[in-house]
Amino acid sequence: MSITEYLDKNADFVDDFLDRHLNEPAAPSRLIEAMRYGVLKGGKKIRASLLFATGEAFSITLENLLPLAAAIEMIHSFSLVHDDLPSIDNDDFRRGKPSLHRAYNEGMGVLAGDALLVDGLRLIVTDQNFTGRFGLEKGWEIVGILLEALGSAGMVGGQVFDIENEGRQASWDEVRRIYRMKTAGFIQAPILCAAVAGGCSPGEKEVLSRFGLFLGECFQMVDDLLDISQPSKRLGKTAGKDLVQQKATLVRLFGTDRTREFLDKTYREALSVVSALDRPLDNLLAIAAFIVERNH
Ligand code: GRG
Repeated sequence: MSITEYLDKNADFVDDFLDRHLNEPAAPSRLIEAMRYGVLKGGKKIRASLLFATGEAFSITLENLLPLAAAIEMIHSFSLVHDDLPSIDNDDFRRGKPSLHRAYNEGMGVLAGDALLVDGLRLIVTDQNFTGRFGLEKGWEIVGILLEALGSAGMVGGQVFDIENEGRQASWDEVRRIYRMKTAGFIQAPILCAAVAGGCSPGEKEVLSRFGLFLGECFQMVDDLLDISQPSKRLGKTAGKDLVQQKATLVRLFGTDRTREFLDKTYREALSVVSALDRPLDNLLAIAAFIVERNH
């Protein structure tokens, strides 16, 4: 199976799960409709695949990780929905269709995003199979990993630095801090969650933590390169916005050639770090290669 077939198959599993579970009879039907619009049948669902592929390295079946994968994709979709809001990045398109606040309205963009975050976390905490299979201790550790990646020293803080640095000539250290906090932490998180669920040793956790962060930096570097090189149609979102908004990116700081050099170097560092792990990593490494080579 090719890596794109693997990713598509995993995305279908997550979508089927969400289709069955994203129905809350007590909730307003329009809210549920908007949440489903925000998460179902869209995006690469690469964070779910990172969870599954790391799970494979620790012999955890996809079925056992499915609710966690779905929750992670709900939380990721929340971050995109809020990122697109007029008061943040103000984007009208996402995943090849109008962004959620455009399809509904701005208030619903805020609230459906809130509900995707909270119900995503609730799905993890209330899933009997998950806590039954992995135990409460690992469950809490996993929730802690996700919250750390999302909070003020993670994605939210990174987004604030991102906004604060618009129009500024940020240094490489400042750009790297934005990449790590805004993006890399939530690429690293599913890798760590699966490793913890699989009972990794402290040494293995350290290796995967460093690998995940390098891979997350690569992810954002590629995202920035694609922003200036690919048409909106292929990206499914408005292309060329980073330069218009004068975002603090490596591309703006150093140009595309040096950004590609940084990307190559960071990818090599990621591969070198993870080579210390004596686990079946085929699909995880294939996803890493996909992240670096992707065109959307
Ligand atoms: C975490 C409470 C909390 C708030 C979030 C809005 C915000 C604050 C953060 C924005 C984070 C953000 C949008 C980072 C960019 C990361 C990125 C490059 C996302 C694109 O991910 P893909 O390519 O998207 O995996 P698909 O559509 O494939 O899922």
